[in-house]
Amino acid sequence: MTTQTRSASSRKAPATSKALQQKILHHLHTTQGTYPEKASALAWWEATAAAINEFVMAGLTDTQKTHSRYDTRAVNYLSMEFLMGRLLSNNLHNLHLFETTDKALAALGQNLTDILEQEPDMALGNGGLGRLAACFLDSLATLNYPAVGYGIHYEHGLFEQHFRNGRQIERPDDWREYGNPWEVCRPESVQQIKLYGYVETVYEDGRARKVWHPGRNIKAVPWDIPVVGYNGANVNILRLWESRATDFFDWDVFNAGGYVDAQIEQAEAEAISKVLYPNDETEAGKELRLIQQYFFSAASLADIVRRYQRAHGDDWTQFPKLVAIQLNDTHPAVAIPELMRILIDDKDMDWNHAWQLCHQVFSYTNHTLLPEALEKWDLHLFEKVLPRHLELIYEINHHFLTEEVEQKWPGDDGVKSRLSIIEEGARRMVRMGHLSVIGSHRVNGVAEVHSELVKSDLFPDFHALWPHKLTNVTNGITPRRWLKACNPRLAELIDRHASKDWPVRLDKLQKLTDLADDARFQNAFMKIKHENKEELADVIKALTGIEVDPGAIFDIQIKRLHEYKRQHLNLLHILALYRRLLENPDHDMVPRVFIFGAKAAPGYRLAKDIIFAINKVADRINNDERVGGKLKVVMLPNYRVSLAEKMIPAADVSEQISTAGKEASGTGNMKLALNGALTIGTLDGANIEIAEEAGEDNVFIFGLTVDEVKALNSRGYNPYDYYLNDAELKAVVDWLDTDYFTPGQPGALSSIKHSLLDGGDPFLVLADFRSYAEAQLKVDARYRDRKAWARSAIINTATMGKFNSDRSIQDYVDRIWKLKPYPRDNA
Ligand code: BZD
Repeated sequence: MTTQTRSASSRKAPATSKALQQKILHHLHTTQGTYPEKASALAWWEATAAAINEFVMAGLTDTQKTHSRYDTRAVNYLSMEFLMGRLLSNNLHNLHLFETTDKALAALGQNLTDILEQEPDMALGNGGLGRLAACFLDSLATLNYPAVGYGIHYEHGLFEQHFRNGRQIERPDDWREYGNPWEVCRPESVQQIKLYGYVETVYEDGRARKVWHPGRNIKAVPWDIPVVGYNGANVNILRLWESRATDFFDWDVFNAGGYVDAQIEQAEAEAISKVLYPNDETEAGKELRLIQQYFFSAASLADIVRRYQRAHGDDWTQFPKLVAIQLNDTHPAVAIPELMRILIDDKDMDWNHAWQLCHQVFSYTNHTLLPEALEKWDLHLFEKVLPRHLELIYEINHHFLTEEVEQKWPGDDGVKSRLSIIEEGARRMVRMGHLSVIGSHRVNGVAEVHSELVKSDLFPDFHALWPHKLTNVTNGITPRRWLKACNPRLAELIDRHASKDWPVRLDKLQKLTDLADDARFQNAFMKIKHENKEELADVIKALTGIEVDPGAIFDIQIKRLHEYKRQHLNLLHILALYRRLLENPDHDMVPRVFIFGAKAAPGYRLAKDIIFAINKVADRINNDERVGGKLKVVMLPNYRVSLAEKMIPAADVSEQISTAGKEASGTGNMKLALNGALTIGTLDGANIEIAEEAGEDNVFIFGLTVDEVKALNSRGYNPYDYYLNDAELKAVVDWLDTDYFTPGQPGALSSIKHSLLDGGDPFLVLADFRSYAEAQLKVDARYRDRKAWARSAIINTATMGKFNSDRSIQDYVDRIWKLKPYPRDNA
């Protein structure tokens, strides 16, 4: 680490602005075929990206050479989602070319900020899980660890969100419509993926062998996206698989007039990587989803095995020494039986040897405890799509139950049925979580409290069986994107007052705590916050037409819309404030702007109703002169990475208000606190660790704890106990049942009231309401004391060092992957 750090702070830009100017012009002429007077903003973006790509590709080549020269151990990060966002700004920062490019473009009469806006977000993910994968790639490259990200080259990423009359509507995301300058197709590494069919048992030399006769063959085409480490460190690869119809085109069918049939086959093959599933928690159990999972897992494993055999042929002794495979949730869990299939069926290895290798290479990260998100596949569906894999799963299960479980709990059928990969019942199911735990040597949760709950509530029997398998790695975020790039003013202030290498040594922000009471520093810090709020106010005006006052508290809740995240708790509190203002126009409160960003899964009715409610309440409040400018509500459309980058630097308050025990970790909480927002939150996920780092005085904790939630639920929770005993709460819940916010449409918002009362309020919104409202009063009081607020904000920024994703990656390396860094030659 220290050598990396030293080279870190001494790194210079690899080009002058003059040289870069030439390169950009060169690409404008020779790759875009245009010239400055005529070029569109998009052409300037393409030309700039092409110029920067020269450095990216040189780094990539050197890194690849280094990895092959030293035959390095690498981690292969398998994830259905990588929420990369935009790449140009990130690559410029990581290569130390941002200022240089700014200057070069200015000399050409162009504005870098405007050009960066041309880039579509690479939104190949739903939310936290996908963004975590993207931050981890940044950290792996920065720390010079050999790593490959493997995923799916979706044609359409997460849908674009629009509002029509306050309701969410979805439009396809066409991120690659005009090409993507960052990716390179690698036809030489195409794989053939097989599906369906049947399994035959063949007897040879007195031995039974299984032969899978697949019913379909699909081509997996790899697209490589270079991932540039900070400081011009290594450039790793994100390899995304695109599905295509195989070349084994049925010419007979075609020539016999089966043109349409041939086309259908092509369309079916291409459907696999056509679109990202937009559900971030519930599993639909759809055949296409299972095929997506197998498609990318199998292509990635074939690629990993090919790379290994290129260097080691049939000598498998080195395999577990060189290969680590991380399963990002259970989505790629089918990689476990797939590796068994390759080793046993294709490479002729015996069961025990194959299982030993398998078990040593795999590890699995759990991201949720929500029962509806734990993947299970209908056994018959699984058998239809992957008949050989189901047999292998049976065999894995048999070995596990008769050897490991029987030894620990002899004769205990109860524990066997609880631990079995196969869930018995009216419909037999394949439990992907169990498969992942059994097939991995390490399993981790993503924050301390979450990992404890994984042990105690989700997998208690597995924990008893293998006490060392379950561990924790608290999530993190890359400070390059989430501070340096998105908040340049604050980054520059930190450069001047802490050490310059904070982007790789985020713990060094701690130095700022010494300045937390320094009036000049406080003023400088709060001035930056104010400027960031002015910029966000412009964005809000441009996107919604709503005018907000940067002098008000900017209170931000940004995350997927989900009942457990409780955007509706926030909404009820907004209604309470509104009501107080209507009852007493002189009601004393610091003006506040509540700002939301959230997409709802297209089929999640209540989540969409909550978006509608926020929009309707916003309409009414923003146009009500009686609130005297003290209250505004904004729901920004199409929340995504690039919008988060504009919102986070401008937040005063960070809303992290999930029901305790439900949010595995959260990562937006870390980004907001790092940028100087004060958290109002429950003791859930990483909020607990944020409070530990920042100190309880600098966060506003409210609500039931995990244990209190459990106790209340087992006593029997009745939301009416709260509703009937709190007049203000009752009034705001009832308000949703009128047509006050939806004139002429009474009942348009009543699904929310219904879920909170007769629906049983599964996420304890009413139970936590009063405690939340009281915590909000403390937020208000603290804000009035400008010095106290500035102090807390500074301490938040200063103490978030732990949440650097470099630290998370180092934890994975130490506890699970056991990698060594290999800085590239020629760096
Ligand atoms: O993963 C999230 C958790 O909800 C967060 O608490 C946590 O911080 C992050 C990162 O660990 N989970 C997801 O984002 N999950 C999904 O997006 C998802 C996607 C498809 C299917 C199931 C879940």
